[in-house]
Amino acid sequence: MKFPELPLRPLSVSPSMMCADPFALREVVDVFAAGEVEWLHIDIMDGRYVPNFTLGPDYCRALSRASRIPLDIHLMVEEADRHADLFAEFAGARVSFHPETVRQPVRLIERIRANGQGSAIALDPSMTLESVAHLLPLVDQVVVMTVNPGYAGQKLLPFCLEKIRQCREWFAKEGLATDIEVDGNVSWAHIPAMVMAGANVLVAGTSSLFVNGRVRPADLGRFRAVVDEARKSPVGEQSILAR
Ligand code: S6P
Ligand code: MG
Repeated sequence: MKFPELPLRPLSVSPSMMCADPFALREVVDVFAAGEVEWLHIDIMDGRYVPNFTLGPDYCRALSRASRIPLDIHLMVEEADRHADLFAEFAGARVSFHPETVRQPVRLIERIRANGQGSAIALDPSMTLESVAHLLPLVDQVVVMTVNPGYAGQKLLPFCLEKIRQCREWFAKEGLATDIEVDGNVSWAHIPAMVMAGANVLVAGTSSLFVNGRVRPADLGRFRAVVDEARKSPVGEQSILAR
């Protein structure tokens, strides 16, 4: 199957910090700074939109003091519009939210922009590209979730890979240079399929970089090598679905 041509967007690694051992945070952040990761992915959960609690503004503040790596803030909260300003102080951050949690998603996109930050729409596995397509020209990134939001260490929902491909096709057709982030079970085995489907921002968690909450510098190199290898494959000439 042939897909429309789309210039490759720069590849970004966004390690999921909820996977880090809190007692090893300094070491983990130093590995990421030395390895020049592009983002630090911060999962914010409220126990309502998802059945779990995780990190918050204080954690972001501590990380911002510890490194200059910009934050990739993933709001998994009800009424994201009530909480977005809690994160307004993080310059250069990108803030993603799930549009079904707010009544006026466009207003929230505008507010995040007014805070001087990048905005992103996050798609629960149940959400279709079509349901948010009209919002995508307004944002910097779409986050395609490939697990149910709420926990690290879950199994891939393979049907979500098709949504990555749909996003890539749609962005190519519309001439948009929007980033496509994939979040959930971005494992060594799944990276090639995700990259070939069109993802260019990869959230790295317990399935790849984090082992017992720590990260080995060599694995960061391996991560980029696996991505580079996948990117050499002619787009569309291989099966993208790792079923
Ligand atoms: C899940 C969250 C994710 C996870 C990430 C963990 O609700 O949004 O960012 O932290 O998926 O990665 P892994 O490799 O353990 O699935
Ligand atoms: Mg996330």
